[in-house]
Amino acid sequence: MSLIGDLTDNSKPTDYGPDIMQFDELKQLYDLPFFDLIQRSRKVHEANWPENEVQLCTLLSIKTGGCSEDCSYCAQSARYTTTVDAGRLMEKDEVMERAQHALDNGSTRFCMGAAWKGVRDGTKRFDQVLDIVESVSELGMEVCTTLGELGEIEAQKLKEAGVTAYNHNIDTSPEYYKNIVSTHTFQDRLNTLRHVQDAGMAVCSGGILGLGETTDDRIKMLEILSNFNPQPESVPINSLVPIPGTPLAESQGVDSFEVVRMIAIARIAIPNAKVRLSAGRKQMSEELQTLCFFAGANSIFYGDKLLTTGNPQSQADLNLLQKLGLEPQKPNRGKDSPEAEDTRPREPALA
Ligand code: SAM
Ligand code: DTB
Ligand code: SF4
Repeated sequence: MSLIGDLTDNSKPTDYGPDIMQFDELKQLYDLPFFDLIQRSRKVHEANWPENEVQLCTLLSIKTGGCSEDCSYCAQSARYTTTVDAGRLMEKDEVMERAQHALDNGSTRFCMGAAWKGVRDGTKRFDQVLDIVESVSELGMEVCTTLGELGEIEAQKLKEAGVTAYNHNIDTSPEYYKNIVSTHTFQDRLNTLRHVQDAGMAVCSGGILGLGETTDDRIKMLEILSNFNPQPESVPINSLVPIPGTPLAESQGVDSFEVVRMIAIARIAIPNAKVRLSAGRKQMSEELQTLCFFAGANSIFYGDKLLTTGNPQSQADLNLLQKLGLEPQKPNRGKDSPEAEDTRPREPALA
């Protein structure tokens, strides 16, 4: 019997631990009547995350715009004319001020993003980033970075400097990825994630809804994440924020119930992960966000800005959590760096 129970039997699942889910099983779940699906995901959620907590993460763009890559959703690609100009790497003092402010406001995770194809050991900018990371990690928050591609050495150095988690999204299915980006491949993304795990950092990896992909593409993306060994420590689910000037500027928004279904199957497919309701939250009603929390989301970006686009006001988020009786998550729950299982391959198999 599957760990999430017999799909034809709507009564009780038997076990709620990590399960490796394949496409067909995820699709059957996705296609269940809405209430049956969220009932199942809620049970998995309660078994793994009984605390009624939501993790608050603060995001800071430490190097904005001018990116060589052509990700067709991104405001920061130098290939498109958007309102975002290329900036320089932020000075350490300014980053520290922002990190301290995030800590004082109740964030337990600080995520620094840079609009780069990747970083290379021995370069001045990588040394600067390592220096910033060392100082931020002394504040005691979880430290996440998202700097693009990493090799083995770069991953090891970031880990030594104090990075606890590395964000690198697979974004969509392997098949659809090439419609969205041409300057790097899906396999390049997987290679970086392998280096991150080999260096002992937790993987934060998820994707975007609303790129023109099919439901099957979304489910395949989750299948790949579920098959990571170990599974990701956190899974951001972004809804596309259409950026004028990019090829996806005119994309239609994603149906609210499809967002909730994705959150629900992410919770079931990767039960120990923090499922982060990420970009697009500013456009969501409180009621929709609440449904997402019920279905299994337990982390948000907290602060008025994401990287280049807006996010709900911090006070509005705190008010919503209070109305729902949810608490900001305490740091270091001991679930941060899942261990690999020896009995299965380290790499997710690509079809
Ligand atoms: N350059 C690094 C990289 O590509 O991994 C880090 C920054 S990149 C902006 C991080 C993630 O943000 C992307 O993988 C994508 O999932 C998400 N993202 C970027 N632009 C977005 C948009 N307009 N709407 C929703 N999500 C977006
Ligand atoms: C993630 O999955 N979402 C965040 C974080 N990881 C780096 C970024 C969202 C960016 C939204 C568009 C913008 O602000 O430019
Ligand atoms: Fe944007 Fe990252 Fe792609 Fe650069 S690599 S265009 S910053 S998503």
